[in-house]
Amino acid sequence: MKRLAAFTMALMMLVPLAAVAKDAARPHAAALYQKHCAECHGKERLGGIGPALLPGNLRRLRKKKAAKVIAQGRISTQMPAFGDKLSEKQIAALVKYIYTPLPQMPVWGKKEIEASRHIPVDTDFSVTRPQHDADPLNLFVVVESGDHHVSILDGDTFERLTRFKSRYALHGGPKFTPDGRYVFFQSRDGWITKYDLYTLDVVAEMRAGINTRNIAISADGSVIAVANYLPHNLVLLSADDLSVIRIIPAVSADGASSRVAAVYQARPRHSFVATLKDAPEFWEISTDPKRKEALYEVRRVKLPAIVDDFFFDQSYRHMLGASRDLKGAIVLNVDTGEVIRRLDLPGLPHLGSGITWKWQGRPVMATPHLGEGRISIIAMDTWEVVKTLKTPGPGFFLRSHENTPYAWADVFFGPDRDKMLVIDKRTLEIVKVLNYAPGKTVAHVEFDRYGKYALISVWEQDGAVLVVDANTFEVKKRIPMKKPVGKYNVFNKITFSEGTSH
Ligand code: DHE
Repeated sequence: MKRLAAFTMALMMLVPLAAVAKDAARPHAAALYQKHCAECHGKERLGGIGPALLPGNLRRLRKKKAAKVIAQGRISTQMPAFGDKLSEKQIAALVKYIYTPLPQMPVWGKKEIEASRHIPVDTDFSVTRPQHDADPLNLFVVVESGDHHVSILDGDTFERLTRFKSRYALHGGPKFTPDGRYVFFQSRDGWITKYDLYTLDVVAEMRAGINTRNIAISADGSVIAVANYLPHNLVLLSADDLSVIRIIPAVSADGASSRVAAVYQARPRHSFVATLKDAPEFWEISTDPKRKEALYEVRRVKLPAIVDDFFFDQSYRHMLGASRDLKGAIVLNVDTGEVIRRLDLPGLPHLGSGITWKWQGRPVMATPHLGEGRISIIAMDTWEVVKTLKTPGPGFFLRSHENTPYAWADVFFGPDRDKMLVIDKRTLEIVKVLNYAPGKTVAHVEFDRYGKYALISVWEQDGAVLVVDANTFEVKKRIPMKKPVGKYNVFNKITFSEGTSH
């Protein structure tokens, strides 16, 4: 049944005859698009200086909001207002048009990827030390989605070292080279940006896909893997100059074309791991230079259901996979390919936000749930749920640090989204409910390298990052930011701190 659904979906993307017919019935919308939008968003709607205007890329933008953006423009971007040029009807036709699938899967292969490569500044290999005074391992990278910028903060003084324009709609955790010098960002439109934290320069950019899910970096920092929704593939790039190493079509063992749900690095295994979004399959791709014969080959494991999101124990021998279809999660022994356990969990666990710590001598992981005001704490030795915490609403992110007894969780959805919950990792109880910005969304915490300060986003257009003392919970500093989304500390990322996402 599932296979049939995946096949049907793939077919729909390849031959949406209905879409072609509808297009023919609305020639004016296509003409309006070419006249007013194509210059910035691309003739084929694949994006240009503006984002791609395709249903998959626009999934998070409501049609009503899209109409408003066309009429009024977008502040802090180059998107102008068309309200005085286009009638309401014409705007509505344009909205309908951009939410219509393309008549066929767009081509975005090696040629297109390489042609998009842009080297704004040559990497200066003579530079071997940071060209600033901050501790390079205690920097914070802050993604500001309000006006598509990135700020680099000194993690000791909390001064901003620089702020630069990013690609449109960065998403997911940026990935760092093991020495912490370079960071790679990924936009939902498939742009990969390599940034030098020593010289504070963008050193390379290219577009690896049209709708990209996330990226991972290999254990030795030499390869970037890009998981794409569109086209259906996984792209491997050289982390050095972003040139293409290999494009792996995302086709399941039984021939179904699929989106890639996500890719992560499994450091101790010297591999990338991925799951497919439209087929019940887990992939492991070796990046071990010692295993030359198997380098970049895909090892496939058939799963009982599609896995949307996943998490590993510290040894990377077990994968906990969340599945919408099973209404819970499975535990896969990655070595044998056997499913050793099924867990009933409320809502869909948001495993990408999972964190781990030791509780009563046992390794546990905690995860929020999409659509459910619950946090599950799961013992990873027996894969049992040892505690379910009720929260005032569903949360998105969890964070902690080795040097603090607390884990911090947001309440991203609902009327209590201004609250921040503090969980005692020893008792597994919520011991504090903080409210730093009443009425505003407060979310996503990241610690400095010492676990002394927690940085919290006030997730608003004219928002801020709050620097909070992790012991006294007092706000030490408020740094104004444009809708700060994620914050990432170099040290915590490159040491794979158990309190942060990997
Ligand atoms: Fe995310 C990480 C999936 C919507 C902000 N999000 C991730 C990751 C995945 C994921 C798989 C891990 C990638 C990684 O770090 O390598 N996100 C999804 C979804 O499926 C979902 C629910 C729907 C979608 O549209 O894709 C979704 N995510 C959002 C948002 O709406 C958020 C809140 C705002 C935004 O900017 O899009 C959002 N996601 C984030 C952030 C991270 C993230 C900030 C990195 C968290 C971290 O600390 O590492």
